[in-house]
Amino acid sequence: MAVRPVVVLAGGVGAARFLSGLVQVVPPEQLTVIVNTGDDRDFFGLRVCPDLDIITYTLAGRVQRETGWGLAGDTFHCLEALRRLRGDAWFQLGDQDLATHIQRSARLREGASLTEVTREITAAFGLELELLPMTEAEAPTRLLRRDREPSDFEEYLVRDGAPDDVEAVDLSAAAAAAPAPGVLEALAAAEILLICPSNPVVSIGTIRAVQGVEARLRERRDAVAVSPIIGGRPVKGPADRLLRAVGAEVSAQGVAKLYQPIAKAIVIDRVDAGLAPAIEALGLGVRVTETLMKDTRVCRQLADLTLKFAQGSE
Ligand code: FO1
Repeated sequence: MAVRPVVVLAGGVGAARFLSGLVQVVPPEQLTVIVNTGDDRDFFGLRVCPDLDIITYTLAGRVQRETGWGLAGDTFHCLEALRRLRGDAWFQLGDQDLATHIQRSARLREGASLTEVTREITAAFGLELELLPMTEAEAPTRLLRRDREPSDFEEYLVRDGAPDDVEAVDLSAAAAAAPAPGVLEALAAAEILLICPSNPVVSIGTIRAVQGVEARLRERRDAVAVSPIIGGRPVKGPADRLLRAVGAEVSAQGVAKLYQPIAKAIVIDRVDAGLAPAIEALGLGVRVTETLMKDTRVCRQLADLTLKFAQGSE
């Protein structure tokens, strides 16, 4: 397999937007993206891999822009019919999106690996970059919650609306999982290693938990990360609640502390410029720029600056 010099660790929507900028400045055939699969689970017997699909749909120009997940223009006839049959159809799976999950599940049942199926699906969507699931194993992130049963990530986020009741994040399934073929090799061979503006606890943290990944990242300690926290708040999703649950500060500095063992630098937003000296005191380089990826111009600019920073030319 050809070595791809730029390797990126990624979660869902924030990662997909960042990658949409990165593919404008790096030829996609030079990119490997290692993707969190801790959010994956079965719905109605179908294997759903939200972060892999969010990235695929976004880079194919097919994502539903308002939400950042699902396919643009999709309909929900199947889900409506399912709701008449059962009470647990709380995850919005569109009709065309379901085709992806049906195909993935069928191929897995035929004996294909998740890595192979992902390669087939990304090729069918016309993508040339390599998307690697972090592991072939099922490695669900579990959230331990105050006064209720533990839940998986989608139950917490979508079914329950992400309340502030998480007491601990259980990544033991990822910690017991072997990396997917190509993951450690990509981390060893990368010339440039980037960390997307994804949830540091349940997206990047889950990838780091997979066997051998953290050791490889610590050996290098040269990743350049983009903070998903701007002005003390996540742009999207429950990163604030989950950072608190692991005892981390909800700030770009808190994110920098989590990445200190594996990163040489972090890109933070202009509103957080005042945190730069404290982050530099942790031994990390800092670049300050616009990080709120509100349009394609910002996505490209952010990716370009992060890449140049990692190359040492910025
Ligand atoms: N997020 C929601 O907030 N509500 C949904 O009903 C929902 C459905 C969904 C279906 C397919 C898919 O690939 C993603 C979907 N997401 C939905 C997004 C997902 O819950 C999260 O954003 C990711 O797991 C975090 O990266």
